[in-house]
Amino acid sequence: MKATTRVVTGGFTAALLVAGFVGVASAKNKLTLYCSPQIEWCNLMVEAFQKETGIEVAMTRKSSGETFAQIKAESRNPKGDVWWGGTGDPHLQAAEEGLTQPYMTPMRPQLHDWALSQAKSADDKTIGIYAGALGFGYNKEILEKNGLPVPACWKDLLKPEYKGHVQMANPNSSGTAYTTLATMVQLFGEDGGFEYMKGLHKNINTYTKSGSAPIKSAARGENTIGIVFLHDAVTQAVSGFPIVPVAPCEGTGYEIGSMSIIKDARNLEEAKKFYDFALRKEIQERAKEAKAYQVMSNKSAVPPEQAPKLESIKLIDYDFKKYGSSDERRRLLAKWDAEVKSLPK
Ligand code: S7P
Repeated sequence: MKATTRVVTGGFTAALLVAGFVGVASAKNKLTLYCSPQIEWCNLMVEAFQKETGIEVAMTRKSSGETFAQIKAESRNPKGDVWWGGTGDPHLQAAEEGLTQPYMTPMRPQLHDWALSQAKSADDKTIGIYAGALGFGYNKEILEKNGLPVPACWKDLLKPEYKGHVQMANPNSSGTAYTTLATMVQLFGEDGGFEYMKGLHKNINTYTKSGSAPIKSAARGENTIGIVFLHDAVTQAVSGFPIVPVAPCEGTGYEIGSMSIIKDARNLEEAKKFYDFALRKEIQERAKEAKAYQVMSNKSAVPPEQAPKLESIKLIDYDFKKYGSSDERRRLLAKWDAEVKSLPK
């Protein structure tokens, strides 16, 4: 009996030791990353971080609105550590709803003011990692084949001859499409913005889940005009497709792509390491290897020559605080569902 007890106790202790060891090992070497930019860039970041730190990264790529919904659904039992990239509005909403946590990175002095102002709006629960202007792109071969005029302005996209030729994402799942909706409301006023979205609806062939999908399908010849961030149109043009990016004549909105640490992250130290890593000049400069042409938030990061020049684009004074607030984002999305998406074409 005594011997048995000793064996059992010894086994239990050993089991505890093993469990403890495994626990420590996993706490030190793992990171769960939710990634919202293009998959090629997500993969590059994962590989670079793993190589430098030895920390094993489990990454999932989802659109911005979808990632926000996932973090919210998991909030009682968070599974993710860092949400990297995606439009800033849902990051601000996550901060307001207490789904993410503050972190004062030592990288702050190296960042542009716009990246820090994003942090300030969220009590340091998020930070800007890149910026990019909204616009559209068209496939010039399909446009010519169909004898369509060259679009230069947002209002051009309402012309009846473009019926079935325009694609954008659903603003519920896509940060790009929510930026489009919020941009129209800011450019044309709430009534004018919704009138615009209703007019556009008549010409839309499909609302995709992902924000960059409309320009990828235009590149493949399955669509003519895609409403996307200009850098996503540039990616297709640089890849050799007949895509022309357009900065609309009326002016346009833009994104501050952001990064946040999820509240109660299981791997907090690793999350902070990734956060600091992602803000470094030489890491941000590697984006171009994945054909990602956003403007980076580290002041010393040299932009690739193909990146759209934000200073040459007529940008609106996008109200990130308002359009990233929980009430406003929820209200606009519900209104779009009720008044636009439900309309017959
Ligand atoms: O492709 C890069 C990019 O446009 O994707 C992000 C975007 O939010 C993810 O796509 P969704 O529109 O589907 O959410 C942008 O932040 C980024 O610039």
